Amino acid sequence: MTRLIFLGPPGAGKGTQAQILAEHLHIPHISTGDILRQAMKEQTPLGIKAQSYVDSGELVPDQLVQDLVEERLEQADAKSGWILDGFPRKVTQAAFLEELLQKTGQGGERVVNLDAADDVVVARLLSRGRKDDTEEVIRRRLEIYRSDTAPLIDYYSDRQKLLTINGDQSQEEVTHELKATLGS
Ligand code: B4P
Repeated sequence: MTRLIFLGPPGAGKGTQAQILAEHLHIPHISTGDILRQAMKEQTPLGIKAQSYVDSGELVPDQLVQDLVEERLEQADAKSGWILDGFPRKVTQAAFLEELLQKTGQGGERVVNLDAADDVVVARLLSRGRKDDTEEVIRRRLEIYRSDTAPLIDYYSDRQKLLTINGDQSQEEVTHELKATLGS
């Protein structure tokens, strides 16, 4: 049973690698960013609430993402494993997830820390050109990554769950290193 969490700065390749690995392992790829973007596109109550945060590079309030993750992990396809991409992004979210997984008996998760240098991620995101990929918003997302998300590296390292992969490499090299490290 594979349960993985992908951690890393914006543009490190979390979404890219999580998608490849999820297809390879036949387990769902659960991206909070994708779920929020879909909700914004459909203008659901969640999407309307999340819009201004995502557009400016801020994290959306914990309660919104926690509710959506809890609901998603309850679905039948998540019983055979999952890859969580973009959640948790804060220690408060990690504590919530730990409690949720304990409560639902879904332990044994490992955490992939996809590390990448600032200049590499900025160049990648600028060339992707999503609505929240302007230079100003990318800078804000990197600041938030450092202040709120990077502490999760110690959090999961202390719990002996952390694997670190060099995300500066080409997409194929990252996939290769990832599969070799996970033994999958
Ligand atoms: P996300 O969708 O998670 O966005 P991201 O951090 O930019 O990563 P993404 O997965 O898209 O990029 P990737 O590195 O794969 O979040 C967006 C927003 O949603 C957040 O700012 C926040 O507002 C909100 N949000 C999401 N989760 C939240 C949470 N838990 N709490 C609160 N708010 C939350 O790829 C980037 C680009 O690089 C792509 O174009 C890709 O093709 C390219 N690329 C990838 N790997 C490469 C490689 N090895 N070489 C060259 N290019 C590569």
